[in-house]
Amino acid sequence: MNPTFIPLPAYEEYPVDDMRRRAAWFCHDISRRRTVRDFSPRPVPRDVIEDCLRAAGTAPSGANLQPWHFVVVGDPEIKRTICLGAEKEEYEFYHHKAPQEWLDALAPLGTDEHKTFLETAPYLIVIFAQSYGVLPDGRKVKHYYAQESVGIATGLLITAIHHAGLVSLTHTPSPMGFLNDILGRPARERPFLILVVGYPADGAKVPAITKKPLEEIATFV
Ligand code: IYR
Repeated sequence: MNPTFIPLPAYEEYPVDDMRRRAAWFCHDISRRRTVRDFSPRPVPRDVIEDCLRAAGTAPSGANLQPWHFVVVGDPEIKRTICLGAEKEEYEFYHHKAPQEWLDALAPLGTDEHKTFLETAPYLIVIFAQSYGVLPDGRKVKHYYAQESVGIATGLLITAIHHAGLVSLTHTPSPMGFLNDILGRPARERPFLILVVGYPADGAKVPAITKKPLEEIATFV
């Protein structure tokens, strides 16, 4: 198939001063983002979640195959089922499976096997990575870099949710196969993570942790 090219649509170059202001403002704004575990049950407008998902869907992906699927769970019964499934796996993790080194690494976060936020928060977005796609005629299409692509889309989703004034939590019960059963997703889709979304609870607390400074995370050569 011959590629079709169009002029780059909607690109905007900013004068360098504006560019600096925008970069600094965005850095400041995204620095306010915190992973939150205390959620309010306050409902969130569905159309806001839809726009955040549209933003996530703009992510670059291997061969533009967009190997993701987002299941938005607002139904209290399904949230409860997910909560029970996750807490079962997490109990095993915290009490039997996790090596001491891993538990030590998690200690500053104060996490444990109780995951009530999975019931409290108005929305759980369960993100699936598709290892291959299926064409209308049933043929399989291999997806390249599915994990990387879904990771990028998830980053955009987290950013969009923050930008909308909501908070999120990346939750990865392990193993996550129970999510396919609960949500009726095919085996070619692997749960990537659960993004818990909502408003923070009144008086929500977060761990006193910090991010590495630029000098530690980047090198210019
Ligand atoms: N999935 C567990 C454990 C956990 C693991 C990591 I790495 C974290 O950054 C946080 C938690 C849980 O959700 O509690």
